Amino acid sequence: MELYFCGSIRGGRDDASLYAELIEELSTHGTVLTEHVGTAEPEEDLADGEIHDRDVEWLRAADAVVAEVTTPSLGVGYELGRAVAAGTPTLALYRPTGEHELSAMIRGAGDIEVVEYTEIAVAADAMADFLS
Ligand code: 6IA
Repeated sequence: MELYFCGSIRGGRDDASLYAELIEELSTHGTVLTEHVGTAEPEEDLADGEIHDRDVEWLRAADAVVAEVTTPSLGVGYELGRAVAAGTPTLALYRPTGEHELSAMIRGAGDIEVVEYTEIAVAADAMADFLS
């Protein structure tokens, strides 16, 4: 199974270490195409157009998409929209910290499964249920 993980990059890297933990958990279920989202500095020598086209290609190839949506990110919202349009099963993991309220366009999207969590074990169970 090929899995696409989304997490904020230019939207802010406060949750980068959490993304790494979620990606590690996700990789027990299949191949995570976007492991770089969890690395401390996802700097690459690619132009923005190359990043976009490569990521959209991976998104098209993915059997399922899992996004951590607590830190708002234009890129993650765009990826979720494309995944929904393509009919790819999509899970959004959200921590209700009070800092950022989740967009109605994500919480209100019937095609996106939204799970709130505070402990990583809850997110891990949600990913396992979603992928089973
Ligand atoms: O708008 P954002 O940058 O927060 O969008 C983050 C989302 O877009 C992630 O889920 C990634 O899949 C994708 N994305 C955005 N930028 C990159 C990137 N390099 N490499 C891979 N995927 C990306 C940007 C590096 C930059 C800091 C120079």
